[in-house]
Amino acid sequence: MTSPLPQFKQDFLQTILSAKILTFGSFTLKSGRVSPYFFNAGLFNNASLLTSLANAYARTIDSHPALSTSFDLLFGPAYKGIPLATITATQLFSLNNEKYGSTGYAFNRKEKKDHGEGGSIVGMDMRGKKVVIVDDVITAGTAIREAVEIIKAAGGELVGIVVALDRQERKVVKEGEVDTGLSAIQEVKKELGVEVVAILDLADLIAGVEGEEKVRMMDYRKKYGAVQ
Ligand code: OMP
Repeated sequence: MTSPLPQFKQDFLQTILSAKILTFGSFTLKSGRVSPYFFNAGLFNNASLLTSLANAYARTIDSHPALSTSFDLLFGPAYKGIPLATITATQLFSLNNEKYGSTGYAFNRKEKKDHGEGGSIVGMDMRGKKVVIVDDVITAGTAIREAVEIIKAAGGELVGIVVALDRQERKVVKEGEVDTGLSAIQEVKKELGVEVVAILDLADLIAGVEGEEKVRMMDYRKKYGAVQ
């Protein structure tokens, strides 16, 4: 039997349902798959929703001892990751100012600057630091792999990734690749040996909704779900 979701995750699920950040219908994903649900992190667009997102990221990190005790800074990949890492850093401080008082924060620029402070990283110097990426959704893992390279080039050591939603679907297999049945998150975990945690995953969504939407998500999981 699966254990019930912690209260903060239940609250977060209610928020994304009532604000229609999690929506149901027919959505063509970056991968080309047609999904019966979509999580649109761009809709955390007011103070109240941002606070609820910040709280969920911070509590997810803090409730994972292997993650919360092993990092120096949060990295937000441009553009979408920038506010995500920012709100998470401030919320961690609100949660426990002694533990997270010196937690760092950095993001990359998409464009190189040739004046001022220079460089493509803004925020804490990543050299020699243990880094956690904050991002919204990982499906195929394209965006996250780019972020991993940026951190490496800046001298940081990736120790973890925190995302809002793990869609738990098997990676789209390109020609010549072996189908491992794993999701992009599982592959990143295995390949890089880092902690990857999500506020919610597909199983949590399925457990939290009823009716037609639940059935369509279960069908989608049957078709594209990763091996667990
Ligand atoms: P990958 O870079 O392929 O891992 O896909 C992650 C991106 O997919 C996200 O940054 C979004 O642009 C998009 N996405 C969502 O935002 N929500 C979803 O529910 C599904 C996707 C998606 O296209 O897979």
